[in-house]
Amino acid sequence: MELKPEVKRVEELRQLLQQASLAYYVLDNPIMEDAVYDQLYRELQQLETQYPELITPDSPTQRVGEKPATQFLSVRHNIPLYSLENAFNIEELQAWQERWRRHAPNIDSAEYVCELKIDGSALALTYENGVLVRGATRGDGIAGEEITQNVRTIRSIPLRLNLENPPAQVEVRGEAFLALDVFQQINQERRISGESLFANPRNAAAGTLRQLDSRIVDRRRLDFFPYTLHIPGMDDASIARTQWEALELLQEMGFRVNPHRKLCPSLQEVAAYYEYWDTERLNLPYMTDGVVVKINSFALQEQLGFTQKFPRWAIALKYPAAEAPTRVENISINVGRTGALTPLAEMRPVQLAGTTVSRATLHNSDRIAQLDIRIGDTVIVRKAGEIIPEVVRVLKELRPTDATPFQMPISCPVCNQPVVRPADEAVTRCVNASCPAILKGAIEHWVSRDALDINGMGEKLVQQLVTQGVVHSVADLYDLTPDHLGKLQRMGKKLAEKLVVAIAQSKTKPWSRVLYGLGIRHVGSVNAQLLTQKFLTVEQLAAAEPTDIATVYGIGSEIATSVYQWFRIPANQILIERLQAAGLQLAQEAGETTVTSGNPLSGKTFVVTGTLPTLKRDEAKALIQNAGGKVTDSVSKKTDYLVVGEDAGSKLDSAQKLGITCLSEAQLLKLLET
Ligand code: 1X8
Repeated sequence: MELKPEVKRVEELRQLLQQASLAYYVLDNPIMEDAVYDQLYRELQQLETQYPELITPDSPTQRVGEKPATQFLSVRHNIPLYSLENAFNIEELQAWQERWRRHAPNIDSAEYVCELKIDGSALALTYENGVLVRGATRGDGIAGEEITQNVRTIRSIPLRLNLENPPAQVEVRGEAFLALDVFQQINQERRISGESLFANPRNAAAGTLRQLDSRIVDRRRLDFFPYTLHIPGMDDASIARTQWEALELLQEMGFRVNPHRKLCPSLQEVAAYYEYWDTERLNLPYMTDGVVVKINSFALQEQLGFTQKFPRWAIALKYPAAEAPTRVENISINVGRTGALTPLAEMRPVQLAGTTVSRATLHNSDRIAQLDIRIGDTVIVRKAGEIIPEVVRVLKELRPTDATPFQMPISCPVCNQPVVRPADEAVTRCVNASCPAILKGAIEHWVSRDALDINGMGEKLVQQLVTQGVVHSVADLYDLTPDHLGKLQRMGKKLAEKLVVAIAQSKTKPWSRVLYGLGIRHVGSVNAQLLTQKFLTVEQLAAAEPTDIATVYGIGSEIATSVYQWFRIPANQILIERLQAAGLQLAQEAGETTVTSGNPLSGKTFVVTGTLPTLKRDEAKALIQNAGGKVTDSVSKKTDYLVVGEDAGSKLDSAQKLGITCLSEAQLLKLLET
C-alpha cells in the first residue's frame, strides 16, 4: 500500500520515456530535449534501484543488459522464415509473374507492393500482450538463436507496442542493419586497434547480433526496418488484409517502417521503381541490394503458397553484383589521418556499377598475405554501395610467372620517417607527428573540445592551413598572426584576431589536455589524466622506460610502449621543445591537481564500491581526485556520490538510506568530462 505513489510514478515515467523514444527514433520528431529525457530516465532508474520489484522487461532502463550471455539458445520458429527467389532483370520478373499466374488460373492481374531489399540480417520478434518477449535470428529458417538481450538495444524496436489493446501474440519480422556511417566507423575503430575488418555492413550486423555482450551491441547502434507481421487469427479478424495494410499497422504499433514503399497496379510500375532505385539507392544511408516485390493481397498470397524453398507470392529483384575481374598493375600506399599506411591496388580501369574503378583498397599487409595478392595478378574487385572498392579474391590460374609479391615499406612514403608495426597488429603506421598526411588530422584533434579546445578552427580552415603550407606542425599554430590568417579565404580581420586569441587561450590548458592533444596512440583523455598524475612533467614522461610507464594504474604494456616510442621520434622531440617555447603547460606541480576553477568535481566527496566494469578502484579514485573531488572509504551524510560497481555490499544500502546519488562507472566518466 505504502508503495502506491512510486508505482504510479514509475508507470508514468515509462509512458513518457516510451513516447519520447518513439518520437525521436521512429517519427524523427523529438518531443523533449535530451537533458529532460536524461533527467526522467535517471529518476526512473533511481526508483527502480530503490524498488527493484518494480522493474519490468519493457522498462526503458532494460535496453542494455548488465551481464554478458555465455551462449545463445536455439529457438524454433513457429512459422519458418523463408528466403526469396532472385530475379536479376525485368524479363526474369515477367517470368515470375507468369509462373504465379499458372498457380492461380482464376486471377489474371494483381497489385504488387515494392519495398527496398535491405542488406542486413533478418530478425523475428515476438510480442506477448504488447511486450517484447523474444528476438531471434533467422538461422536456417527453421530454428534460429535467441538474442532478445541484443534486440532490446535497438532503439527503433519498441519494447512495448504502441497499441491500446494489443493482441495476445504478435510476431514481427524485419531486417536489422547498420547504417553505412556507423559501419565505416566500426571498421575504422577496428583498423586502429588492429582487429580484422568486417567485409560489409551485412556481416557487421550479423556479427554484432551474435555478440554475447549486449553492452557492445548497444554501442554498435543497430537499426531495424520491419516488413511483415503475423497475428494468430489475423485473416479471420481482418486485422490486415494486404501487405500494404500490414505495413501501416506496423507503423501504428510504433515501428519505423521504411518510407520508400510503393503500391504498384502492374509490373510496369514495378519496373519503374526498380530502375529509379538502381541509382537512387546509392544516396541512402544504408545498404540495399535490390527490391522486394510482393503480391499485395493476403488472400492471394495464401492461395499461392510456397515451393520447397520460397514463397510463390514474392521475389527479390536484385541489382547486378558490382564485381568484375581486372589486373593489378601496381600496389601503392596511402597514408591516412591516423598515420595508418593503407596499401591500394592500382588496377586496369574497369566498369563497376556504373562507375570506372582503377583503385581498390587492400586494407593491410595481412589481408594481402591472406589473399596472396601479387602485382600482375588478375583479381575480382567489388564495389558495394558507397564503400570504396575492394579486392575480394585472386584468380590464381591466371597468375603470370613474373607476378611479384608485395612488401610493406619500412619508411613512410610521404615523410620518409621509419614506420612502426607492432607485432600483434595488422596495421603499419607512420608515427611522425609532422608528416603532412597526418598533420591535418593531428591539428583537428589538437583543437578539439577535450584537447586544447580552440574555438573556430573548423575542418575547412585546418585544410587551408595545411595545404597552403602555413602550418607544418601544431606548434606553428602559436606563431600565427592576424596577418597570416587574414590572407586565407573567407577570413576577415575580426575573425582572424578572434582566432589568434582563442589559440593563445589554449596555453592555459593543463598538462593532461596537452598530452591528450598530442594524439599518441592509446592515449585518450582518461589515460592522459592517469599518466600526468604520475609524470608531472613532460621531461619525466619522455625519459621514462616502458616498464616505468606501465606502473601507472590502468596503463598496460601496449599503451606504455606506444608512449615510449612516440618520445623516441626526433620530430616529436622537436615538437615538444617548440610547444614548451610557445608557453604551453607541459608540467603540473605536485598537489596542483585541484587548482583550476573548472574542476567539475571540486568540493564533492565520493565513495567507490564494488567492481567497476573497466576501471580499477584505484584508477577511479585517481580520476576523481585529479578532477578536484575527494574520495573517502565510508558512506556518511557528507558523501555526495557513491560510485557503484558489481557486487556492491552494505555501502549501497547505507547510501540508499541516506538518499545519496549513485553513479555507474559510465555516469562517473560523463561527469568527469563536463
Ligand atoms: C528479406 C528482406 C525483405 C525486405 C527487405 N529486406 C530484406 N532483406 C522487405 O520485404 N521489405 S523480405 C525478405 C525475406 O522474406 N526473406
